[in-house]
Amino acid sequence: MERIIRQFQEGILKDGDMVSVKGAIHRMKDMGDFAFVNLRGPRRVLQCVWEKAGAPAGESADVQKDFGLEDWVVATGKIARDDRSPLGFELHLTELRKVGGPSEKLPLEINNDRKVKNLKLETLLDERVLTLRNPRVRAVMRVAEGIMYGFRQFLREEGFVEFVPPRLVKGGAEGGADMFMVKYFDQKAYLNQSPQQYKQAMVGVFEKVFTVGPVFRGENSNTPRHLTEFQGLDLEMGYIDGFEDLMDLETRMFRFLFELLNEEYQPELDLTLGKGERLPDIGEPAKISFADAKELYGKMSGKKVQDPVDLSPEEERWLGQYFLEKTGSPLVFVTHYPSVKRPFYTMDAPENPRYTLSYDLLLYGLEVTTGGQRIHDYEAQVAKMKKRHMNPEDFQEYLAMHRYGLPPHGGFGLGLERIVQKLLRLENIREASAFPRDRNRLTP
Ligand code: AMO
Repeated sequence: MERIIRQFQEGILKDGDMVSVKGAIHRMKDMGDFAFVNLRGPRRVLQCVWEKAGAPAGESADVQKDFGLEDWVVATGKIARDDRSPLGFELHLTELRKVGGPSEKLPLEINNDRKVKNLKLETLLDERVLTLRNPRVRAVMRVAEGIMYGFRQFLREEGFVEFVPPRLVKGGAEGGADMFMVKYFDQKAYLNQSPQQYKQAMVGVFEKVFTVGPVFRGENSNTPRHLTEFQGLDLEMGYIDGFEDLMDLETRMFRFLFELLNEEYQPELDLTLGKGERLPDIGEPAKISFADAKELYGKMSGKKVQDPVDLSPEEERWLGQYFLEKTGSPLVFVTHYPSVKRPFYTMDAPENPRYTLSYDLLLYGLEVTTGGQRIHDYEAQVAKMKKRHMNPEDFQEYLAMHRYGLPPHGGFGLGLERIVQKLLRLENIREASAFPRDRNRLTP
């Protein structure tokens, strides 16, 4: 169907041309002399018209008696130009051939956007096989696809090389807590909570690397922004002069992603954000240190600062809104996080080692990225481990890359579903995942 839509828009196909399209029957409506039979292709819904008087010999004039919703058909018909239609044409059918269809009555009206929107989250997710077929719901997944695609495209053009880390590991690099244990023959293994160790090791191979794939976290809490399995977009780059290089790269990356979505994902943005709505200009995102952000929040909101070493969701939201109004940018970099809150591999700020050369990026007031400069020197890494009462002997695997030498480097990791959640203004992160996993959900 997409090829035919494109060929019509490019003028290759014209009014009156006969074509065949494939799709599922998304909606049918009897109009008296004719019926609408709208077909859902992989990206759009095409309006087709079945004229009762013109029904082929041997076929019933009443298309609704012979066909039902979610029947998979091959439709043949004549292109009829119609400037009122969103696609610029409709199809006047001469033949409908069924190639598949449901074996039971559908539990939901998936062609009814309003009803689907009002479904309870549990039902929306329990019936995911069907609800994902709703054009609005599936548009969310296509935006997620666009972000993965854009991430890859942008980084390749920047000279980064994609690699694939293992998911099964013996231990974790983020501190090891919250990992899922799996039985691995006669020993224990874990599902990796971050490709951290592997992306750093790959800096020693390709200098600039990235990876896209599942990351597992034993999040016990049921929040609208946590999954137990999410898609990590991770990169690492060698020869940085400081973590500012990473913030610059990430700003350019978001600009590229927003432009790509605005240019190539218009049908999806129309469906999810509203007709004609586009993603905003990235502008110049604010950069504020963690300490200053805390102080600003305390002073401006009049509220008491709770946790002195971490930002609460409320504080993140407040900062996002404050800087959105001030700079017009949906992005805010919060830099120099307290060392106690950052993993052992994070480089401390030389002028004040209570803070780190790292940052979080907020998108519309939600943390979507953690990044920073890493310790690349072996002695320095061992010293930091000892300061944290970690036994370097237990981390010999991790330290191998430091023993063999690494350039100054840093990187960042993003959560795909959180980006989608914020860009499309979804209340719950689960709506941004095709088949989400959380504390209580392992199906479908
Ligand atoms: P961090 O643990 O902050 O950093 O994770 C990076 C980003 O991943 C997303 N994220 C999540 N998304 C959904 N559900 C979760 N449970 C969840 N946990 C995290 C967030 C977060 O910003 N190794 C570092 C990254 C680095 O420094 O390169 C790391 O994993 O968007």
